[in-house]
Amino acid sequence: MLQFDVVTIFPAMFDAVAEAGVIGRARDKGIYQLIAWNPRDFAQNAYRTVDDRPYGGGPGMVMMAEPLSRAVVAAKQRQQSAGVRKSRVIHLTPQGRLLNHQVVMELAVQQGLVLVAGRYEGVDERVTREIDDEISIGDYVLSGGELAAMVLIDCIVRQLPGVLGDADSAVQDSFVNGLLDCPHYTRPETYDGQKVPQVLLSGNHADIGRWRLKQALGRTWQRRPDLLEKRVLSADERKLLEEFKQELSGV
Ligand code: 9D3
Repeated sequence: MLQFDVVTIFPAMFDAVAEAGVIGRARDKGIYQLIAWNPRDFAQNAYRTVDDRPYGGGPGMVMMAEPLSRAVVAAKQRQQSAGVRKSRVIHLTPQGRLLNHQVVMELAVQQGLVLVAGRYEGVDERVTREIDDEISIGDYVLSGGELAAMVLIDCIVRQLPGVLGDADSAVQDSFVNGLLDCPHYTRPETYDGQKVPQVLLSGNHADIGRWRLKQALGRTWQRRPDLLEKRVLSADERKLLEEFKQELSGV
C-alpha cells in the first residue's frame, strides 16, 4: 500500500480527491492511504501561528520553518511505523521541476510520499533540509500547493496496480505512446446534424485502428508539434500523417 502524507493548512481540501471516482475507490480497496497533517497542530504559540513577515521586507507572508518541519517529521515517522523504509519528501512549488509522465512513473514506485503544500508567498528556505524533491505542475500561478499535490496524487494513484480496469488501462493512455488521443463518439449516429465518421460504424477493426492512429497523429501534429518532435515515427505512421494532411487540404 502506497502511503501519502500531506502537510497542509487546508486538510479538508483533500477529502475531494480521496472520495471521488477511481481514486476514491482505490482508497476503499486499500491500494493507498492518505493522511493530512496540519502545521498549525505543530505551532508553538497559542494563536497557532504558521506564517510570519519576510526578513528583508516586501509584501506577503512566509511559512515558518518550525511548524512545517515538525509536521514533516511527524509524517515521516508515521510512514516508518506503517512499514515504509524510505519516505520521499516532495515540496510542491513553482520553482520545482516540471511534472510529466516520466516523473509520475518515478514516484509511483515509491513506498511512501510526503507532500508539502505551501501557502502565502512561500516557505522558509531552511525547511529545505527536510525536502528531497521540488515539483511544479506548470507555468501558471496557483493560490497554494494543495491543488498541485492533488494533481500529483491523482496521476500517481491511477498508475498503481489494480486501480484501472483493462478497458481504460493506464498503458493505453495518451503520453504513454507520446501522442494525443483520437476523437471519440457514442450514440446517436447523428447529433445536431453531425454524423459519426463512417469507418467507426463499419465493424472493420483494422480500418478503425488505422483511422484512430491517423487522427491521433494528425491532432498531435496540429496541437502539440513538440510531442511529435520528441517521438520517432514508423514508416506506417509517417504515411498516415501524410494522409491526414492531404485530407485536411481537401483532396
Ligand atoms: C511572486 C512570486 N510568486 C511565485 C511565482 C509567489 C507565489 C505564487 C503562488 C508563491 C507560491 C504560490 C503558490 N503556488 C504553489 O504553491 C504551487 C504551484 C503553482 O503556483 N504553479 C504550478 N505548480 C505549483 S506547485 C505549488
